[in-house]
Amino acid sequence: TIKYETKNHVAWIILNRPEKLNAFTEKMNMEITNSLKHASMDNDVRAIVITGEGRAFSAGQDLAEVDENMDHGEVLRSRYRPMMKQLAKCEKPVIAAVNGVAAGAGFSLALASDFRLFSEKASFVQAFIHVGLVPDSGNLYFLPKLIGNAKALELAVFGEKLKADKVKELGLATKIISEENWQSEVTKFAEQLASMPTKAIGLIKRSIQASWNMSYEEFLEQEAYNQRIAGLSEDHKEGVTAFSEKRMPEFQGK
Ligand code: LHQ
Repeated sequence: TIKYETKNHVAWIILNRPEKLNAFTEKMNMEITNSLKHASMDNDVRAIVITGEGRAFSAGQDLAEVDENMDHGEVLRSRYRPMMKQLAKCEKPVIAAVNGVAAGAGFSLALASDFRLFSEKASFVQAFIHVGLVPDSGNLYFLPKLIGNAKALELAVFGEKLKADKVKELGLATKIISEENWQSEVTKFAEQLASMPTKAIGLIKRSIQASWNMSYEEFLEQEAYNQRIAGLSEDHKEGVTAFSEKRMPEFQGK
């Protein structure tokens, strides 16, 4: 239900149920979790792209799988939570390349990613309310931090389809990309990230996450700890050497 490819230090996780708008099944949740784990552990991978095959990014939970005997809480605990935790643990930059509609938990997956590249023909939909549910998979953890409580509440309650112009206005996308340049721009963005100091990027992610539940004092200590690690990296050495030699650095992600 997914395709996994690596090229030029980028791992591509491609959601692959295009006929169902890449709606999540149990198998797919598991495969995404496993591929995120695999990409996180593969030393050759320095950036991860999550994208969709066909016209959608993902329509969220496959509603054909939902029945009245289903305990939605258990579904979240056993299937979605491992996926979201694997994503949160990842120390490499994760790019959601939102090629088409991202609805429900598909939207959540994009929100939990570090960067959102957004096709001009894509859209975000807080679909949950339309089926009498609440946003899940970390959705309302990330959304208020990105756009503020009031806007997050508005989207969750009304669930209107957000097209590229609105997504841009809300600041929900790193970049809006035209259809004709889609593949080349996504690849360029991912490969650029994959050539950067990977360890420092991981520490930046950790630092921002940590800032959410730490006092300033604790944060400054965490920052010193992180900077010590970055300071010991080969990429730091290379950065300083390249600066003094007046050339572009060649980072190895080490
Ligand atoms: C679908 C789906 C879909 C199955 C389109 N499933 N077939 C977690 C834990 C436990 C339980 C519940 O949920 C969760 C998390 C969640 O994600 S809940 C939210 C689930 N997602 C939704 O409610 C979204 C439902 N889909 C839509 O609102 C629309 O389809 C969107 C806005 C995604 C796309 O609209 P359109 O571009 O107009 O496409 P369409 O509606 O015509 O859909 C195309 C086909 O895909 C269609 O099938 P058909 O056989 O008629 O061609 C849809 O039935 C199917 N499809 N989403 N989630």
